[in-house]
Amino acid sequence: MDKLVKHEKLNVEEILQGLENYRPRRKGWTWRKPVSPQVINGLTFKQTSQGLTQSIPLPSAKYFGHIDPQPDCVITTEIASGRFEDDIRRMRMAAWHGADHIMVIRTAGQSHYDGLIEGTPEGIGGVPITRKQVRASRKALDLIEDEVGRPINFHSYVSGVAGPEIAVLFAEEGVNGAHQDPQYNVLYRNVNMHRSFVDAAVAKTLMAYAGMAQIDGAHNANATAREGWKVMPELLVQHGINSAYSRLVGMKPENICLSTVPPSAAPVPALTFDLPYAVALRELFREYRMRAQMNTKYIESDTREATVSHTLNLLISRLTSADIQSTITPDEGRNVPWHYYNINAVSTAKQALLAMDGLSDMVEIKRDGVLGTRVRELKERAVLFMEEMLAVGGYFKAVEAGFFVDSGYYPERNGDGIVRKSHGGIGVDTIVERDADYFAPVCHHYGYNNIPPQFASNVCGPVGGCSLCDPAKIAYIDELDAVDNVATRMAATRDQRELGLIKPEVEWAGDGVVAVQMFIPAEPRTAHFSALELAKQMNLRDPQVIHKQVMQHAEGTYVEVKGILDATIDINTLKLPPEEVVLSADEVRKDLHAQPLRIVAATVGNDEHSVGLREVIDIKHGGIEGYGVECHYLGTSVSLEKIVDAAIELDARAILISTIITHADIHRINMRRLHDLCVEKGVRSRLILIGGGTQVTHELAVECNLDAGFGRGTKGIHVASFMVKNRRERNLI
Ligand code: Z98
Repeated sequence: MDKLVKHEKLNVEEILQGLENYRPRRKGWTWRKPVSPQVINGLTFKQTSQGLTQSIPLPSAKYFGHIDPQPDCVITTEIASGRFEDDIRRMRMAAWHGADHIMVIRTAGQSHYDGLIEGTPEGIGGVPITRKQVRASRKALDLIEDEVGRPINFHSYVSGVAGPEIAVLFAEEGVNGAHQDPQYNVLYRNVNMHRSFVDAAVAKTLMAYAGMAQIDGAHNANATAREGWKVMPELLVQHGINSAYSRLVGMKPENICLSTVPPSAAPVPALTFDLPYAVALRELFREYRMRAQMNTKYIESDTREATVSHTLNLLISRLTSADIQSTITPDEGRNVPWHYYNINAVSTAKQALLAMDGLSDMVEIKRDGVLGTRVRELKERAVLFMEEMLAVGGYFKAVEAGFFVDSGYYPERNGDGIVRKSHGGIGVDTIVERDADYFAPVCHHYGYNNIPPQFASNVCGPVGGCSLCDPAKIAYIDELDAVDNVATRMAATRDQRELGLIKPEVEWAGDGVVAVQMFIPAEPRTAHFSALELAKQMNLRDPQVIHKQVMQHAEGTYVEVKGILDATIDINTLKLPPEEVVLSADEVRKDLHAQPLRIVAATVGNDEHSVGLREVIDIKHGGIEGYGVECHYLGTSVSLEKIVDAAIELDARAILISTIITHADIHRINMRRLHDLCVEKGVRSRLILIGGGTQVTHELAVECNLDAGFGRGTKGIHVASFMVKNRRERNLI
């Protein structure tokens, strides 16, 4: 497979073939290419980038010529279902929606592993980093980026005591970005602080060589502290420490991305915290890039609430020019990010960023007044924090004293900060001073290296090239787990791929998981257990309530349940009704403008139900009037004779009748009678006859000799499109 084809599934088996010889085709991070201004379909955009060759636009794009402008900043999605073979498929879906930064986060907590792993153990969710997983993902992304026409950045995490090994792996495999922040290891993974900073120097050197973008870990303080918004001064300090350290190691400023997070969320007046914070951060760290992380601290299981938080976070991003826009899936709080929630989050970012395109030309951040005061105050608090840190003896002493992740608003302290000991933690006392004759024949190695003079310009010469210079040196070890590996997992779903069987899915091929939404008219506990019981009655296996929201304590509760549906569809026997191809609104309008169309319409017999028909006609809700059809509505309970006579008198080309009442088959009788009358009067061949109503289907209407029938859910465009096509086919003028 050297090319993906839009209507063909990505062949994961083929991706997995020949992995041992696959080499990344480039290294380093790629930014989008801004085009400003950019005119797309007559609309001018100020903050967009080069478009994609193939993509899926926002739903409302159909009203604007199906355009799919791409915002100027990189858009991230985090994917890690625990099975990389399924993640790859999700990466393709995300790329089609506009993601060009794919992060593989491990819910398993990779930092707890103290070495590189071979094989693909699933752990407790999340994908541990292995060469096979990284290589397969990069290989698939190479195909996907060709398909959508834009480079895609692959990203993961360089942390834990295996950080340097992971950095080597990433540099070898063309991983384009990584989280790397020694403070993360110290604070959240209890790695010894000396070890963490030494490791970071090594890891950052390799990342700098590979041109990888680095994202820091400051935002974790917001997510971890008991009162997250109070750590704003500390966040600035943490950014300062990691970026200064990265510069010292040799990283280019343009590859240093600060992981900025709007620290609060409604119901507090969030923007009064978040905007000054964002402005202070950007002013203090002008030379670096901003990776706008979403606030995840307050996200629970309500996807609606999460999406609103994200959208407000996006406003901050737009006002303060984020370079990378992170998107946390709206189901983050359930910790079960599913395919479609990844896509929804990417679309939320694209939608909001496009809507706010050019906003800064019209709206200005009021730098003076309350905002200015707050910005200054935040900077002062951060500087004082840093000064106090130096006064107590530096970063390590400050960590020992619990300075960090304290939920007091500095200089206030609550005494709940994370305390780590300088001589404690994982990997304590593992730093060994290098001997005077220490020599490592590898490139991009940090620190003292006693390189023999003859190898000064070719450090890895003595071993005939290191793995960075000569990828053939890389030892590719396939999976060692005989039971849980990609081959056994793929074998379990082979029938689906080869025999055309379909099972519903949310994260893994064939997982069978479906979600059901229910409103249960009961208080939450009763609703919870009723919903589970109902799910069982729907034959859902292992049902679990994934979201619950009280509407009113006594009146009822909204519940979302997931469960496994043990059912399979065989597409070879599935009967698909013929597809009615609806013309585009533009084409219909053009046609009707070139050749006007007059119709008569009425509800017939004793039928007084006119609303459906009126909606199909009326311009307000997208009825046929809006496309240029000249409509003569004759009213309700009109006799068929009258309606046919009116059509003849007005020289109309179509008659639309509506019948809701079906008692004694009156709807069928009326439809047949309409046809017969037209035949009797010799006008059938020049009239399009259409029946509508809640119980009418196209098949039924055709059976009754009409040209078309329209039932529930019909919109004006369906009827207008049919009439245009039908008169073309019949050459009616
Ligand atoms: C994000 N979704 O930032 P484990 N190193 C740093 C980190 O920030 C993180 C890890 C490592 C969030 C994820 N960040 C939070 C600097 C995690 C991850 O051990 O695999 O959990 O390390 O996009």
